[in-house]
Amino acid sequence: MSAGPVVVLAGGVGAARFLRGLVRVIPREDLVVIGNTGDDLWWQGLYIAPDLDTVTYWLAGVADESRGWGLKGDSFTAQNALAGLTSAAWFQLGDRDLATHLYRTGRLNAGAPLHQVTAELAERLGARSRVLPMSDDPVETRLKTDAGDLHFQEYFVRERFRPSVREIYWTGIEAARPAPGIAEAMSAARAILIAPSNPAISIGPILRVPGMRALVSAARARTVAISPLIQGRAVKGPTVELMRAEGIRPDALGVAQLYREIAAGFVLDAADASLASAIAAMGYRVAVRPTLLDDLAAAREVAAAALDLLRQPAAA
Ligand code: FO1
Repeated sequence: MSAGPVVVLAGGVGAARFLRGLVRVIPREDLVVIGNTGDDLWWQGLYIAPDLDTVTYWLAGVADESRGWGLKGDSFTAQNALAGLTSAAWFQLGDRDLATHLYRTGRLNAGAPLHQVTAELAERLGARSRVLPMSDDPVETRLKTDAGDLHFQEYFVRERFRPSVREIYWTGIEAARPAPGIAEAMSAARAILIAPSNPAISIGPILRVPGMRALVSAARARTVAISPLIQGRAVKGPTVELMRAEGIRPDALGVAQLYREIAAGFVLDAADASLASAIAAMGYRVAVRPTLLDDLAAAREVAAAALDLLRQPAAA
């Protein structure tokens, strides 16, 4: 396989679990992660970037891997003190996690662009791979629900994704542009992988950044998607409900249909092997593997299977 980076379109925890396996099959210096920023929020005056932080923390080996987000062994002294001052303390920040948000907010207020601050954090925390935001421009994932018009974190954390979702939309998306470095990484990439993240709420925003879909589809022959669903169910979270809200069939076939113009490979969970021929008929090369990424070996196996699909001779 030629030189050039392996680029991964990534959301949060599901993508991070996958990346932990990927960096066991490629040199971590070859990895460029393009992270979703639709989940980002200003919280008590601090700029939080959950998906960028989750990916960075997992790659750096400092993530709380049981909870999924935040830092291993973190304390919540400041959080508990805040909860004593206001009932609007539903988004929990650990004390060491707080340093990340203080650093990023200070740098943004000093005029540094988000991609620059994200690179500084990845470097200082020891991720040893590049982490890029999908855009430096502000984009917010919002949901029209029966509990009102909510920011994604209000829906996901405060309301615990209980409200039924009528529509998902993004503010700022039309004016957004891919962050500097993304176009170069995509055209030089030896492989582009779509991580097993929520196609509606995590991969969707990345592909909605004007110009991004064109960049990925130009590299379609080198792009492989990993199914985030197993027998129509997400490992956890509101993935199915959110896919329905976006009119996407909530199973691996629906995901394959969504990505068919931009990916040539698809890694399908063994439980969905019966869908393999229908997905191959869409023009994909298909690998069937257990995709539950609860351990490192499984994540490594899925990553290897995705890259192997690109080594196969072009499908007849
Ligand atoms: N998720 C929760 O369910 N509750 C929280 O209090 C919470 C805080 C939090 C702080 C920093 C961070 O980076 C992530 C955090 N998350 C929390 C997870 C976050 O809502 C999700 O990881 C993503 O936004 C969805 O991928």
